[in-house]
This record gives sequence, structure tokens and C-alpha cells, in this order.
Amino acid sequence: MENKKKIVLITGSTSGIGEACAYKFAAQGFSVILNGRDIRKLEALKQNLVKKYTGDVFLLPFDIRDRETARKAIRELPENWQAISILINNAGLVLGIEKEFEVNPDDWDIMIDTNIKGILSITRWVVPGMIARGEGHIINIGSIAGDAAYPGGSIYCATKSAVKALSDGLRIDLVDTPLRVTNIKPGMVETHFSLTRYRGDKEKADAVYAGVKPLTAEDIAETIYFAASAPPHVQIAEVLILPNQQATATVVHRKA
Ligand code: 8X3
Repeated sequence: MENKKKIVLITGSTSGIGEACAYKFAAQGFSVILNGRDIRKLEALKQNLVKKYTGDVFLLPFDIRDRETARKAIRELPENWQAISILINNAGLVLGIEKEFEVNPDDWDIMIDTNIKGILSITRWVVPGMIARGEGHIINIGSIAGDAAYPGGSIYCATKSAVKALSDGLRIDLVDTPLRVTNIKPGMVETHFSLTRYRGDKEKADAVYAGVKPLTAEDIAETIYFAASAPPHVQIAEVLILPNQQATATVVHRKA
């Protein structure tokens, strides 16, 4: 059966911004391809989406660091799932707050391979099809961390700086096509982000948001949907989105 609805592929969709995008786009009538590492979480998300929106959901369970699996998974999508209109490169993470010269090299690899090479490989396998179909929008989740380094964030900030360069470079490479590229740069968003950074230490993770009303994953999904639903001649290149109490990555007003 031909898939008539527009298709969105979301990486890292089992939590946070990715999961909020899955709900938002399914609610708007999109067919959704969900990528993530945890098959049980993907199945649960699929069930909820189908129940709530009777939507079409296809699961792509793999780690985006696994380039060959990513290539095969995209290439072997069923025919009615191949015409991806929107790619949301969301999967990404931060580990630790050590100084640059103290970070465990294994953590460099996890952050660089996920946040940079993961985006590169999914983009590499999805964009040629978009060009052939003459339609597509690549939405990368960058960060305020890509605008300037901050203490304890050296490697993560470098990866998000790379996301900006990759988004700008891709926009240049696609300027003679109908495709669009958007870099979404959130500040503080309350998701698993800080819990992962502090390796499960909830007290430290909660302290990041103390006295602040942070953004929610849903706030970011709304912004992403706004960029995705803009008229075809409008390319929202970048959005820096912060809580009202945040001015820069390090200037935050905390209420007692
Ligand atoms: C998330 C924002 O400032 O915590 O990317 O790095 S920040």
C-alpha cells in the first residue's frame, strides 16, 4: 500500500526532544519512522502513538554510531516508507563535566561518534533520496553549546559547534535544490540530558534546573514543527531558543 502521508524520520526518538517530536508530528498526521537503541522503548512509543493518533509508525532500532547498520536500514526501508520528507537529526548526548585534558577518551568517542558522525551518516543515506524526489527538510538539533564553549563542556560544545558547521555546509551544498536545512539550538531543556551528563546522579542533574523554569521537550518540538511547516520558500536556518531566565550558556537567573 502506498504511503500517502508525509514521512518524518526522527533519530534518538525514545526520550526527550525526539519523543516529543514523535508525538507532535504524529498528531499533525505524519507517518513517523522512529530510530533509537532501545527496542522495548520504541515498541512502547509506537503503541502509544498508534493508540492516540491511529498513525503509521515504522521502527528503526539501531545505534546511529553503527554506520553500516544505518546505511542498510535506510536502504532497506519498505518502498512505501522510503520517501522521507523530514529528517530530524536529534540523537545526541553529553557525558561529564571534566576539563578538556581530563576527559576519558572513551567519552570523546561516544560524544563525537553520536553527535557528529551519527548526523553525518544518517544525512549521507537520506539526503540523496530527498534530492531525487525534489523535496526534503533536514533539521539538526544543535545547541547554545555550539555558539561558545563553557566550563566543563569542551568536547560537547565542540560537537555542537560541528553541528552548526555541518548544517551551514549542507545548506550551502543544497542551495540549488528545494531542500531546506535548519539548526535548532536549545538552551536549558529539562530532559534526560543532565541525568546522562551526571551519569545517573539525580541530585546533580536536578541542581542544573534549580530556581529556573527550563524549556520542555515539547517547547522544542513546537519550534521544530514551526520550522517544518513554514511555506516552501521560507528556510528557517537557525533558531536559538532559551528559557526566559537564561541569557547565555552560563548566565542564568535563579530564583531562590
Ligand atoms: C543543551 C544546552 O547549555 O546545557 O545542549 O549545553 S547546555
